[in-house]
Amino acid sequence: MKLIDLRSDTVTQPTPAMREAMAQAELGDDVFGEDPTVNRLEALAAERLGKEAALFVASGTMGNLVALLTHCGRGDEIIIGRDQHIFTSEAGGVAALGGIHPHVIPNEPDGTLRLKDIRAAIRVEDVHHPRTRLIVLENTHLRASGAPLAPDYLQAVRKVANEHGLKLHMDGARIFNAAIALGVPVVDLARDSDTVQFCLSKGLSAPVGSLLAGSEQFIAEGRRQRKMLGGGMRQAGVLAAAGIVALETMVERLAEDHANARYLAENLANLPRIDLDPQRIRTNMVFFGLKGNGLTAQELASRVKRERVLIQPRGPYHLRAAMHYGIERSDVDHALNAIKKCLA
Ligand code: TLP
Repeated sequence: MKLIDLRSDTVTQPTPAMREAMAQAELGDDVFGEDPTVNRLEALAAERLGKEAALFVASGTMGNLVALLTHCGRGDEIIIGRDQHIFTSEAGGVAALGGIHPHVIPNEPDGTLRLKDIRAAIRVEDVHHPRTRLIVLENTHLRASGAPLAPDYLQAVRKVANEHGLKLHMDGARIFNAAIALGVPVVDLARDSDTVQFCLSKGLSAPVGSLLAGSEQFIAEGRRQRKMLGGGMRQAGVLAAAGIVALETMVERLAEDHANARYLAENLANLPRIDLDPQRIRTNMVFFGLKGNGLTAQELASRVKRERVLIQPRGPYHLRAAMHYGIERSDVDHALNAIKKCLA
């Protein structure tokens, strides 16, 4: 019987079309800039995001790190939300490798940073202070149940950045989910950020890789930073080939994942021991809490595993179920029944 793995959308397997494209990919040495497939993916990604250039990197973490190392020098400060992946889940790389100082402010329940909190965090020139360089947003915002950040909010943050001569980076790991959920072109979500990182290896189902997009000049410098981090990949076209298929064929189908997430959330919310507001579920992530009988997230995850369903504990009483390619409505029904049974 099929294992229904809802721990993350990172577990997706490449599609048959991706495997075929990988097998056929034309290759060269990408450190020399000679891999035609990587070059094609980078051009396609830049075009989709409305940026001048893009850089293929090994992971979302590497894309964010290259961006921040390129934007900031040692001792510079970034303004970032305390629930953003770069701050919580990238092994402190910006501090360890970049000497970058995170100025952490709260994320609102919808994943945004309040403009007044951003303004208050910006340093005035003073010999005692680090220098504020960059504001960092995350779209969709994972820990806010995958909430999409809308273009009017992004414009408002850009305005604050402009008033203070700051740059803006978006961790857009799931920016295509945001665009589909909001019904806007992805360029409308990328426009106000100087740089955007997005992942191929999440809902878009490619096996490996992310893109960092920005100006020509920024990406040329980012290429040096990527090399320094050991991320110069040679015949990387075998991976990029899957990324091209991802961008060309896997974006529109994200709507199915969003519909499945809403369906799961609405049904889970009817269960007495589940703490969940289905209105908050707008993309592919279903975060929910347990209440009532002391059952822990770990215990529930272990019990549903026996029913061949994997969900991810995210704290003592909180879990995540992520929808993605390969998960059909019938799988969601199976997962729902398994959770119901294990809560009883
Ligand atoms: N997120 C992973 C885990 O690390 C939590 C997941 O399972 O959701 N930005 C955001 C918003 C992310 O959610 C992730 C990965 C990354 C960056 C990093 O991407 P990778 O895993 O490719 O380094």
